[in-house]
Amino acid sequence: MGLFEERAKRTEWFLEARFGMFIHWGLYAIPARGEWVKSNEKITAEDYDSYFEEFNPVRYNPKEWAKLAKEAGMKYAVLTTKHHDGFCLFDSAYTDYKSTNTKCKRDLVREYVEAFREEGIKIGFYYSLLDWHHPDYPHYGDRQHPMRDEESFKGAEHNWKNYVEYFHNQVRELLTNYGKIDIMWFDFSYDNERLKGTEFEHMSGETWKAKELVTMMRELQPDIVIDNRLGGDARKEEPDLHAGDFVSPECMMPDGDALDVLGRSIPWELCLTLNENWGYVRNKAWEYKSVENVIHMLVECVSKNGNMLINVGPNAKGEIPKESIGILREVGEWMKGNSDSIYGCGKSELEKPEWGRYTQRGNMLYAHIYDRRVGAFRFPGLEGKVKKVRFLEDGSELRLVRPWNGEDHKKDAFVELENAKLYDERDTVIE
Ligand code: FUL
Repeated sequence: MGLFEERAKRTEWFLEARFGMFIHWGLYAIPARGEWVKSNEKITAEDYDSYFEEFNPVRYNPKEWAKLAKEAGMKYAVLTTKHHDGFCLFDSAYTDYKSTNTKCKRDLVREYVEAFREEGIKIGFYYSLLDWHHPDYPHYGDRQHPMRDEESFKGAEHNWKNYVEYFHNQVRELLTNYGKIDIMWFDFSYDNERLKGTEFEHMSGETWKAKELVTMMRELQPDIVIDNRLGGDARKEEPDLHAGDFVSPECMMPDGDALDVLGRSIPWELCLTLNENWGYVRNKAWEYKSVENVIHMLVECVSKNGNMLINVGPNAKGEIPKESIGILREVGEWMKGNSDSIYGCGKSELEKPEWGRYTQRGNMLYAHIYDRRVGAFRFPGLEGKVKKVRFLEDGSELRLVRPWNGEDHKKDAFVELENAKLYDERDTVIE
């Protein structure tokens, strides 16, 4: 089996799943100004340490998080086991900078894994390649490099080899001590080609020793799905071993299906926030995306063969903000009636309609109607091919008609909505 086929096999469940929960959680929940706060505000190591001393998420109950994810219809989750600040939410043998050494003394990753697994949700680990805490991490690659000015690092020698060994060891721990792990979400690097000759050259896969790392990971967890932020070039005809199983556009909806140089579809996953922030921020209710917007984004991803990973940022006590809970529950209400149009679905052959989106699985076409106009909807080229038309949510029938101008569109099928009770967005299923 070639690398392409192997990847297709590994990612089968991932493409079927379509919808996941991203969780950004760490010490930065205390300042509540986002996970980049240490770097953005040039907080000294000493000052940032006060959050380590203080950290005690007494209301952390991952069973509730897992129930929420399930209720929302999410099939997998990805938790920050270590973000750029270097704080580990797991009991690593290679550092003292970990949750088991804070007041709470808990292995937060272990509890997360157990709770989500119990709900049948696949387990993902986010792991930051950047590390603003490790003495051998030279602080390259921060957006504006502000951490290079950090007092305690001035003039210090950085032994890059040590850092690489450190993080490889931690990845080994994560993939050894917590049972079957389904996704590894590294952050962040760029592909080798794009970095050549730029100031970010040191951040390519070669620097992280990505090949060795991936080889080790596949030995420990042969089926694990890995993102593309470890380096490598996912667009080569036969992608490098370490190029990753899926591409991960961030807060930016791709124009269409992601394709490799041979025009073959490669898995992609849009990650996005609910409130413009990854780590916890005390947002105002109006700063959140609307339920409708979240549903439309999900449908849009699926209509382009993509997944969506939407983020929650729990607070310092360990709670997911109530606004996020509210939105995800409502998304879950919609999923109850309509998830058949999401799971295992992808792009339709039909051109994008003016009034919404199509998703499709085999012969089943799902019409997501955003712009509802009373009358007949036209489905190009489907005349004589449609067996029946139903609302997905309640199974009620819709009739095929030939409207007065049907002669101009002989090859098209028309579906009448006039008599249907349409009071909000619903999906129509066409078999
Ligand atoms: C980025 C990170 O720098 C952000 O903090 C966040 O984790 C996002 C998902 O990826 O590259």
